[in-house]
Amino acid sequence: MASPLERWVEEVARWTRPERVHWCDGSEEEHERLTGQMLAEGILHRLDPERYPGCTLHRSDPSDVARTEHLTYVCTATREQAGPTNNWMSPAQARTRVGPLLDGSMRGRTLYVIPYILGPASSPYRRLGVELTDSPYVVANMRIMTRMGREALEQIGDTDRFVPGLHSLGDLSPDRRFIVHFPEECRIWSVGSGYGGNALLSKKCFGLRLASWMARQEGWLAEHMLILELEQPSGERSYAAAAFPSACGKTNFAMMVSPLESLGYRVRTIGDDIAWMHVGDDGRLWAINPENGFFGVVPLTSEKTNPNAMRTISRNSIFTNVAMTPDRLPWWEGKEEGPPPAGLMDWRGQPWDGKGPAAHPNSRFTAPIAQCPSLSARSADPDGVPLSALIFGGRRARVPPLVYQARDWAHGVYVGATMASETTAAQSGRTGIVRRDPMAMLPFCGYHMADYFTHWLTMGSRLKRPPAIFHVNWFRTGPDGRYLWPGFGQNLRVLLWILQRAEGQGEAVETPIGLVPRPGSLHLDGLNLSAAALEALLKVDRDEWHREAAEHKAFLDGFGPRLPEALWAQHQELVRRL
Ligand code: OXD
Ligand code: MN
Repeated sequence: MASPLERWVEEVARWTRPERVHWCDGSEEEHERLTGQMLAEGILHRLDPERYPGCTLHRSDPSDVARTEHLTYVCTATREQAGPTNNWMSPAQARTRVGPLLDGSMRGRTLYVIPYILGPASSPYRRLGVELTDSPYVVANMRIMTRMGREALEQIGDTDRFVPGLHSLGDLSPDRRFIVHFPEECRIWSVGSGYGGNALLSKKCFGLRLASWMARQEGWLAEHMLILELEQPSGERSYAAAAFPSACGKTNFAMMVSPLESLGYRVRTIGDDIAWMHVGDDGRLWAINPENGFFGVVPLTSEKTNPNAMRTISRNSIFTNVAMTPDRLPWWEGKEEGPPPAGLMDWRGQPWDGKGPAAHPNSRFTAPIAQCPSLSARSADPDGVPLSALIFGGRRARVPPLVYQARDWAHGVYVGATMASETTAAQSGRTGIVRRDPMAMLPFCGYHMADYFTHWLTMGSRLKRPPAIFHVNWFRTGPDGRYLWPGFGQNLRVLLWILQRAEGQGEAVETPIGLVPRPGSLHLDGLNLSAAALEALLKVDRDEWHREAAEHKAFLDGFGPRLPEALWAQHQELVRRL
């Protein structure tokens, strides 16, 4: 008797018509063989084996370099279930629109069966998935990003306890590109793109969109959050998770090098993109990182911004859409000081003409988590880590102070629900446009976002010792337009205050928006920050906040009557305090 997995693979093979089917075991030999094949076919290019051992470069189709939110759909039975922030098609429509694109789409190609585990292999919170793909590049990435291969296959066995995801490159045409999710069936189809977030179905599709749907039904949270550990001089360790929109420095924050290491303060990394969080028997919120690698933005990664990432990506990593020097070193804007090296090939593989960027602004590294020098010993703890703090943040030149603490859980949910970030030049032509991005989940919440807020509020009522909730903003600027806060490793000083507050210490001043550090309560020794700059960083301007609160209201109005009353109550309280 064929297992549910075997039956599904057969069914897909009859439909997509591959030349052969390969079941991935995740072994070293398989990896070597596939890499050799891709090098021979020009899908991958070898980088300098001395300086970047085991590293390769992939150049994607120039029309296929980023997640395509406008082609991403949540296919619930009714439009209402998907809510106003998702594109929607009915499951029947998806089958008639997207199904034919998969018909015979793997002709002449190999269908790879990728069984994988999200989360530590023995974690009670782990989930199983299988991706079927005709892209060997996807196989190589999934081997880094997930626990892929034999163990996953054994855990699936004869059961149907896995999330099936079907991916085909199709003809890579943006006109025939779709990423569709069927939450009710826990199923994903993706066709027409080979790019990370569209094609590595474990990440945004399963890890966030489907997982957030499952999490609501089962009483947990799947969030777009990094997870980190802070070690105090006493040796005590505490944990925090933080949500920032894409390209706001989550990876840098997760891998931060402490400027106070000589005093015994150390930061260690658990995850940089996704947190799955459960209520523990002790009434605390426990988090695991479902991933096993990093799929990070390359430009601006440097010895200065993120030395731990530089170490992590120096071996066994895949670089996608970076530039290359004549001696086969990967290169990108912001990698090092000084002028770009001569003779660069740009991300398209053409001699660089010096006009646009040499590396694509969304070029990426895929690197194994085990190579991260700052990795926490508990990064693969099956139970996860207990969170003391949750941090929300965005990129805002004005309004939100460097850091503030929400008054309680419900207020924290309001802070997360109304958070926003300014678009950057890398993301769109117009910069400085404020986009609301609740909990940094706008492109990733798999259901109606008002129901998601309700779920967050419900989770709070189940937590006997909820993490304290904070908002940070490293990007506030002074009248000269320059950042007031030095950033990068110095963010540790803010993290220290956060974790002190979470433990009931650290001094704060009440303001209408929440609790702000009392000047003097931030550990600023050795930092050259003027009193005026500190005052500007912590300022809560009532006029600005009145305007901000009005924008909150306009945004929340868009969710209609499903928005929980408790959030409106929080809004009214904010306005009253202002
Ligand atoms: C990512 C993203 O790739 O958020 O993590 O875009
Ligand atoms: Mn992300």
